[in-house]
Amino acid sequence: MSDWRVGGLDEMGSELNPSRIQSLLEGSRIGKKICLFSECESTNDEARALAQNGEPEGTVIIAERQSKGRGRLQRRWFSPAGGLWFSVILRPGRCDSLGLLPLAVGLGVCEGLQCHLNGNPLGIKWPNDIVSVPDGKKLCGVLCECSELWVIAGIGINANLDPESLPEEIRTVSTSMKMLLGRAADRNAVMASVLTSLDRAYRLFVGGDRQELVRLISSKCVTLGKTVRVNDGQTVFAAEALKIELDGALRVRILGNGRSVNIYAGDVTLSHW
Ligand code: BT5
Repeated sequence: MSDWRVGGLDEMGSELNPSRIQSLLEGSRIGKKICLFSECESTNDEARALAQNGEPEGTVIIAERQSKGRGRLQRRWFSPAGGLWFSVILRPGRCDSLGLLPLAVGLGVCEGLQCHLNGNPLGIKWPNDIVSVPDGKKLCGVLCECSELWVIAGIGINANLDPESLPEEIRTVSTSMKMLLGRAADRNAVMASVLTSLDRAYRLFVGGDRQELVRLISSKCVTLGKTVRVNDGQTVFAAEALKIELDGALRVRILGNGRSVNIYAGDVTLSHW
């Protein structure tokens, strides 16, 4: 290690180091095994291949860069150097409310990030974003993909990204830890906190205290109480976001006819902050 780095952080917020992350885990079963790639197409694909070969729950795949990072509906996820792009193999077993899992993951990530942000508040935007409050800029996205035997929870955190490392159209609606802090974050410490609180949220999910889990998610959810534009894949309508159901659905009241419906998938954008 060169001298200038001793005791401080390099531009990437310290090089990712699985042993250092593991030394900082507080009893978390998630992260006991961490596979680090300097680059891959998508950590979700690497994780899926491992899961299909019987890799146990809790293994984490992380990459410095992804060349084909993806969001929901095959949208692109930009993953330049400096971020935290990783996937966790989970095996929740037969489960009736898988729709709640991405929100549980979001809660864990949100809580893990919070202590590294110097008091800058974060919120969960249903169903899968973590945003800075009050401006609503996206800091992190979650993509859960599942089969009968496993769930891959893909998490993209804009850790030490500078604004110019993202395309212009995304720059205005996104942020990074570095932009919020005005300095680089220690990515190994951030990873350890995120994995530890993710483990806690996941235990709540599999342990069955869904009421408590939904209460915690709702307390951080910036969508609730707002007027939203819902695109459920078939129609687009304006509604008021009422609550999160125990299965993760967003209950909304449609403006115009006053009918309440549950939204399970699709895009929900806030009309204003
Ligand atoms: C998401 O999708 O937000 C889920 C993103 C999950 C990424 C992780 S990284 C590790 C793992 N491996 C993968 O390949 N994926 C997961 P969605 O809600 O569909 O949002 C996608 C939209 O976010 C794009 O259409 C862009 O508008 C915007 N976007 C793309 N890259 C971004 C970034 N780095 N920061 C903020 N916004 C971004």
